[in-house]
Amino acid sequence: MTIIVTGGAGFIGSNFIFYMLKEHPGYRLVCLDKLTYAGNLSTLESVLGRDDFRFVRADICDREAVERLFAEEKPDMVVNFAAESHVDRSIENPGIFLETNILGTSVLMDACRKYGVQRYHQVSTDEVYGDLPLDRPDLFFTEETPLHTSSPYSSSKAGADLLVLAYCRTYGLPVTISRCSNNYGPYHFPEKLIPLMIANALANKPLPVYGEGLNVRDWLYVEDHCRAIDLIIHKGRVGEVYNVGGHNEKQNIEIVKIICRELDRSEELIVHVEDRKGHDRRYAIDPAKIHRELGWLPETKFEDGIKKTVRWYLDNQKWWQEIISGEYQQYYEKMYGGI
Ligand code: NAD
Ligand code: TDX
Repeated sequence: MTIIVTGGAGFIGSNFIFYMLKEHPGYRLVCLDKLTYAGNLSTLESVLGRDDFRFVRADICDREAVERLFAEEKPDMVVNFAAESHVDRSIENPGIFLETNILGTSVLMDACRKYGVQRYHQVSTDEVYGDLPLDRPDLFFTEETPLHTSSPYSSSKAGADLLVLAYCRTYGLPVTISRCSNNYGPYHFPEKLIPLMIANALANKPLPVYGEGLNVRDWLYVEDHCRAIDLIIHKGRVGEVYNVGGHNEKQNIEIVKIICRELDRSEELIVHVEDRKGHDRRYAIDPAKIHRELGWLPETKFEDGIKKTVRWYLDNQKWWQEIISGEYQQYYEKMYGGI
């Protein structure tokens, strides 16, 4: 079994590669990644020399490079993690989100059609459903919830999802889609809420909470997401969408306070800054379908997962210190320069 994993030098893709190499001895994993600011080859250091792993630097929008790789590897499956993934960056500069997230997806699926695969899996997000009101805790996103996006990022992901389902119906491409809630864990890029707060708290820098911090996200430990995708690509029904989430809703301000407690830092570091434009209020996944059909349930409780994550950032300072120098520094100044 050969699987091309796109975006495997990023947060979830790298965790997926580690998970699959551990769980499926004998499988060959081929990582195709452009190494944008969010992709780090150092993340994959521990597997780079293995016979059952190959890294190829390429853009999923580059048709020639993608076809060359398919011709060489003849993959049985493709799992597409490659994306521009940060909502704030999409508000600043939407164009690249449309290119990678929509056009890149079509290039990959064209190659799948040409060379033939058992499965094309699209890693999507709960953000395609838009948001839920804060005063209706009884409401959840199901796979039938209409797509109703808020940001250029989520719109590009929804556009890709529609294209994936269209390739299934029009060309018979054997596709599946997973829509997961917010992930956290090792190798999370420190522009996202949890790793940014850990890095700032360790440096005794202000902790920038957008608005009142009352927006709610539904957090899932990254390995639970990887296990869900493993189940879907092997046992999921072709043409189906599976929501992935563990009923673990928290206000942003609660998350930041938990991190302060874990790192023994004062909550006085918290600073309320200007709200995100179009800020989604609440995400909450109903995971009943993946539980019913594939038996998936999350294994890591938030209380344990956040401790493991904080520990990982303490033990791997070199990894993220290198990342937050360089180009990221300019982004940080632009976003948070005033505080
Ligand atoms: P990430 O930003 O950490 O990693 C993205 C990776 O894709 C990087 O390695 C980057 O170099 C690569 N990439 C970007 N553009 C590329 C291109 N044109 N060609 C090839 N490679 C390219 O993202 P992540 O958080 O790991 O998210 C992975 C996927 O999961 C995304 O599709 C995202 O929409 C989805 N998702 C993320 C979350 C989350 O909480 N992070 C939740 C649900 C779904
Ligand atoms: O400095 C910050 N302060 C703050 O209050 C940052 C970076 C974020 N926030 C808030 C905004 C959100 O309400 O925290 C919440 C989480 O923000 P992000 O980490 O940027 O994640 P989110 O916008 O929820 O999107 C994430 O989950 C869904 C991923 O980045 C997406 O790729 C995924 O699809």
